[in-house]
Amino acid sequence: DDKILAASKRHPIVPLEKGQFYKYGTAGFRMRASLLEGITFRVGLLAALRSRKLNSQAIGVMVTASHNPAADNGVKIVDPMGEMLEQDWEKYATGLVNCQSDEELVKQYNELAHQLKIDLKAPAKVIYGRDTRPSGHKLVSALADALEATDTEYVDHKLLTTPQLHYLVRATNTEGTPLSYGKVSEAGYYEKLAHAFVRAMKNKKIDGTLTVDCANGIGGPKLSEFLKYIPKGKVNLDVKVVNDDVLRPEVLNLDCGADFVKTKQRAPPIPKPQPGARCCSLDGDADRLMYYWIDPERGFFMLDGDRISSLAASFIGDLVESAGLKHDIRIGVVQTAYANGASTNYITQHLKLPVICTPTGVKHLHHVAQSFDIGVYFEANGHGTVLFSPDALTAFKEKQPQSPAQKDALETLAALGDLINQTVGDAISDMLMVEVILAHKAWSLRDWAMTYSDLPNRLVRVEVGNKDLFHTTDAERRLSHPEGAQQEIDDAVKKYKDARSFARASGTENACRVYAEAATRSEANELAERVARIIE
Ligand code: 16G
Ligand code: ZN
Repeated sequence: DDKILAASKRHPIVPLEKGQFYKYGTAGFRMRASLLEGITFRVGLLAALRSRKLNSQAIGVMVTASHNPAADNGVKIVDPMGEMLEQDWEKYATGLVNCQSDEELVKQYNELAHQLKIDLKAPAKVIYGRDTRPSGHKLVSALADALEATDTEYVDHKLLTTPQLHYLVRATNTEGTPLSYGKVSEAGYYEKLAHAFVRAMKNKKIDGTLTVDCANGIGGPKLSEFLKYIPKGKVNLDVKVVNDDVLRPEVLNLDCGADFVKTKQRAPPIPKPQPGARCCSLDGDADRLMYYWIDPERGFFMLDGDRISSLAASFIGDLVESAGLKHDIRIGVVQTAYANGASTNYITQHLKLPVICTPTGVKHLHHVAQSFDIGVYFEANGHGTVLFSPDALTAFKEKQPQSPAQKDALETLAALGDLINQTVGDAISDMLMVEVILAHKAWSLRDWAMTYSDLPNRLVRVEVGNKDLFHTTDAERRLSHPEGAQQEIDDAVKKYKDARSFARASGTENACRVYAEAATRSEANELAERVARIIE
């Protein structure tokens, strides 16, 4: 206790104004980096407890603020199989971080151990990584201090993309078992991806150059490193890495990256967009992906998470059919309320696959995707992945093919199982998946875009007095509070054709968000503004 107390005094919590408190939200704790040192220390205490609770398995801690500006940072916990921290534990994180004094912190830490029947003498292990933000150094040393103070073994994996840390957590905990997820090293991650990519490509040709905007974040150097692992001559992936300056912290996510592209609905101004070029953007920690090109006639066209989701579902659905597994394997797609209505229609009516809608936040989508043999989940913002159940993976490897076509499909499915990150959305892995699918279909981005037309839509951020007054039901598609607000939204929606709108409190900012879609752009804009006025 003395050790924890002394260490805690070196990493004080910055008190908030009366009535305010820190909250472990959809992205863990995320805010101005100057507020995070004490928080990260306390997160370290909780990660150590979690490891001890779960038979000394390794727990991950990632220090990143994703697409936020350079001055922010964040910290979140990764569970043993590479998943997000179990929801029940979020409140313990919130509890520890909001302790008013070091003494209270130690008391609450011990109480938590007692309540959860955790043996504080059991071994514990935590592994961690960080993105390129300069503030990361200080935060991981506070984290290490907490791990020292609690006699926890730890490994500092230094600079990583968020999905690489998730990979490493799972690889660490499955090492040497039949469920082994790959070598426990950054190189192991690249080797696994490169090998699976070559297998999945099956000598198909990739057309032209892919320009990858890395948001001047950690994805830049990591993507460049990955490219060295692709065997020359086996696949012709030609990648041009741009916006990969990680030496000037202030340019991180500045006028570039997946979040910029999605919210501004345009290409990053630098480098100057080349009409016709196939482009994609990663976000600051490389877990989100957006594709786009500048059409010489129609201008900017974006292929977002909904498009990636429907592309993956269509390709994998066809493969499962070709492999003769249609009746054995259940494929499902998971979306949030932000998914464009046209994508939902395309998946249910054209692909004839079930779609389930969940609240925003990867943990919700991931969980539901696990209930299928193959669960495809993407948020419209470009975060997502495809999960394969152990049964599905076994079927790909063990089913005896009845024809060369079946054999081919089974091999491609098995390769996708290795290529696609099974722990969390991974922009580099998702990008390779998209390249594989486009190569197999011999599609340009324009062909991909032609599969359906998005409904015009508009997203607005609304400043409200107290966002906590807004409660939702039906996977965030309806407001249950404040009283009467939903009725007003319904009345507004009725005035437009093919319209839909919802409002929800942001989980990452002190504001509400309103989404609206309708038959025309001007109607979508008008509806969004009406709904914004209702909740203002
Ligand atoms: C977090 C979520 C992201 C979600 C976003 C919504 C994870 C890893 N990240 O960044 O999935 O789309 O929050 O933000 O779950 P909002 O609640 O502010 O709209
Ligand atoms: Zn991110």
